[in-house]
Amino acid sequence: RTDLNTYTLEEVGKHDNMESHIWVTFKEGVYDITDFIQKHPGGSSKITMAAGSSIEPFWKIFANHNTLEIYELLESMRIGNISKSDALLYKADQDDPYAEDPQRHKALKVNGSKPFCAEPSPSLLVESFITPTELFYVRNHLPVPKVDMKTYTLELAVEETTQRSLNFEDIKKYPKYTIRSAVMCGGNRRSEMAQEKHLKGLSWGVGAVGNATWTGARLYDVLKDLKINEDDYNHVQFEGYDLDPSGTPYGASIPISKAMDPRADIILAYEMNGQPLPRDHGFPIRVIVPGVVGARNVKWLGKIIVSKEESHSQWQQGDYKGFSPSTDWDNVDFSKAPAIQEMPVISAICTPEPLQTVKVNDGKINVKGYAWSGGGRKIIRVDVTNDQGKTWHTANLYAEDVNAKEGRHWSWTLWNIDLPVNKDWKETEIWAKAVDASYNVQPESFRNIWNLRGLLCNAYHKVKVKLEP
Ligand code: MTE
Ligand code: MO
Repeated sequence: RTDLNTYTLEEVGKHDNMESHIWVTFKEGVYDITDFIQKHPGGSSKITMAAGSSIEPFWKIFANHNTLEIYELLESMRIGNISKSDALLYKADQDDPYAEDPQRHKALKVNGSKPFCAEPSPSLLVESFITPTELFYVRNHLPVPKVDMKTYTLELAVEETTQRSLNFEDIKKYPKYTIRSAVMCGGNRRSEMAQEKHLKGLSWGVGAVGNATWTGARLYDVLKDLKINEDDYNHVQFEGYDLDPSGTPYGASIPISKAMDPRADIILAYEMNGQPLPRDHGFPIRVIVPGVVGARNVKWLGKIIVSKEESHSQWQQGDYKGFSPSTDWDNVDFSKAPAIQEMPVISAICTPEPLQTVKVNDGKINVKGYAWSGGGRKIIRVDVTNDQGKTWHTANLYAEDVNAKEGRHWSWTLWNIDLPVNKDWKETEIWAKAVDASYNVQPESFRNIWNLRGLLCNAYHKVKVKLEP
């Protein structure tokens, strides 16, 4: 339809509450759904999660919406189209290095806007085994760089010497692999550790993790072409196109034994969930290092360096390391601790959410969450209790990567359980802990794993909820 108004995404974003009306987008259409909110069969709270943004990621999760009847209903609320030249109409503030950051989905809870850091709500997280791209957490340390696919190059170097320079097409010529892997930030669940004692870091909930499909060339195949002898080097470094004010790129490295292991499934990814990588997640290419802390999964990949040394970047040397609970900012020596690589076993309760009122059904409440371990270690069990561990109930692992080979369980595992509750309880505290294939378990509390940067926050997840008989 051409008789309609045109709106920029920025304008749409302003219509995210009842007073200014609730607008959503679907494909190129803009819809005013204000009057429909109360009539939504799935409840008003679910539909308002899309307010000011696209409804599409929700319809990927709640796929029962993909019917002609619902498309027609939506069409009846159409008020316009998204501006084709949205980017041009958008008034960029010349002084703000973040002015050209992409538009984000409003359902993401923003923990930091510049640089942009945001996560989905816990209950959205466990709605699907594969996290919709728009709802995947974002962790940027710098403004999102503008990379032009036509001029994009990936430099391959051994120490200081550039060996080759690949363009986007060169990378696409390598055999195409698709893997499913979770990516988790080293600071996931930090807000709970911060309750133990003050620490420095963004206040992440349980949502600094997502599970996606990643398609691209294998790092193994690209490195093989350099014909280097693995024994002569120790690390493979990655640099992003995002630069700090001094012109230094974001950087990180992984051990060469990992980088040159074909079974590590490390991908130079140009697709996420079957679509070109979006800008926030590293367009046009990022490295996915399955089972390894998010920080090493360098986005907007510009350079790969085979080296005797680890990356010299701040993020490798002076951050993303663990310390004793007694280490403080006066005595910390970052050079004394190794950089985090493979992550420890972790789990989280996602529904119900903390302090939510839960309906008791047949003496039971339904609890859902995720569990994951680094290094490709499979989740073999999730234990749940609501009597401080007197009775442990084994959760049902309802979604996992059944095709994953031994030691290559990169995806998360989703679990659920109907937990018995006592008739006269008004509230209950649920605890969850996971066990991985090496029988690694989670520590009970944050007390003894607290660290000044708030990393590796994998204590039992404890959630208090109110009960409605
Ligand atoms: N790569 C670059 N170039 N710049 C960054 O700021 N952040 C890292 C990593 N790769 C980062 C980066 C961190 S700390 C995490 S947790 C993941 O990207 C987040 O990936 P996502 O934003 O796609 O979820
Ligand atoms: Mo991170």
